[in-house]
Amino acid sequence: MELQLIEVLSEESNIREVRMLKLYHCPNARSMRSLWLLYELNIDFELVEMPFDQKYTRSPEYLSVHPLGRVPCLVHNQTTLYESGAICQYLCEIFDKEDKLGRSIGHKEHAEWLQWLHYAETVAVHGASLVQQNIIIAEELRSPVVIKLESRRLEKAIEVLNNHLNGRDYLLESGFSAVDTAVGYSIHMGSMFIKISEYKNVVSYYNKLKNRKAFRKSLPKDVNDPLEEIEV
Ligand SMILES: N[C@@H](CCC(=O)N[C@@H](CS)C(=O)NCC(=O)O)C(=O)O
Repeated sequence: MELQLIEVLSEESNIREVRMLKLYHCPNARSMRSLWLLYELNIDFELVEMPFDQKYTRSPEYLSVHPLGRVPCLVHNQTTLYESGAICQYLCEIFDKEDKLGRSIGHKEHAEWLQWLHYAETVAVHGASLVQQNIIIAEELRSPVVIKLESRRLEKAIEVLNNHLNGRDYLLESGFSAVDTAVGYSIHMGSMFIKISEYKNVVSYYNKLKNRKAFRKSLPKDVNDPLEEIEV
């Protein structure tokens, strides 16, 4: 089957060196983190959007870019990255010299920034397992035990966020940063499988994130009222 990728170019900008920047993305997948961050950075890039379907993600064309055929994948000149955490750190290091979204070495929040960047995956792995169990695997092969276990582990990971966010607007004391896009996506994904309304600090945090222009731009175009406020 011939690969048909939808190529969408973002708005023009005056920054010349970012012209070789390309993101491979599937709607609502982990690549939403990278897409959201690119919009927050407001830099020019090329978006290659594929349906979340192995016809595209396992095509020889895409496997020659990402050997596992997953998303995200970022190509910047001669550099290819296919871990959303690495992409986040790299984009901040290269395109955010003033540490508006990153917290580089030497910044007092650097260690905390790294901690939340990687904590995003601690949350997301349970969401990914629940995607497999609830959506991808054939119904007769799904496991109620795995679903219960993964839902509980996801809830515990969200509970840690809920405690941390007590009295805070964002993960870091200094305000919104790139790690909010990493963790924010994990909450976005996790909220499809657990009752997020029980975690009031997480809900008010998520509602704030959902109102960001860059978050809205990174959402799939066909979702049902994704910006509806969650009541606490
Ligand atoms: N740890 C990786 C995980 C990447 C990943 O597994 N992405 C999923 C989408 S959320 C994927 O592409 N799955 C397709 C597949 O496994 O075929 C990251 O954070 O980038």
